[in-house]
Amino acid sequence: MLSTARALLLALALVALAACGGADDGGGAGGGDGADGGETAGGDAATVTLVDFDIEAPASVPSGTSLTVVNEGGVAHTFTAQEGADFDTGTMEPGAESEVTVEGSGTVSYVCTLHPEQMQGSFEVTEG
Ligand SMILES: [Cu+2]
Repeated sequence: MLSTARALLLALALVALAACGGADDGGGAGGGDGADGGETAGGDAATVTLVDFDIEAPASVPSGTSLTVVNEGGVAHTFTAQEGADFDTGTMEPGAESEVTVEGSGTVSYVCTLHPEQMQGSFEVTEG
């Protein structure tokens, strides 16, 4: 009899613990930004951020990398290859997201065709 009561108490304690853990997980919204910038090396995915008026892209990506392009600016931009590659997102409105893939190796220069004076740069594509 006693052991049954104990088992019950134990079960209740475990449920309480589990509930606590769950609440902690839900409340702690931390870690969401952990992936910023850190995952470009050696991966096959990276992010390019378009802002007013700058393009934030990794300095180097392996061949085959899929670049997620996000327009975080307040006006429309493009992410367009000039040399070394052939991608073009076309006009991206604020908040828009697009994806381009880079292949081969060498230097790829890019530009925002709407603001070519301010928004341009290049990155290296390395053989994956
Ligand atoms: Cu632009």
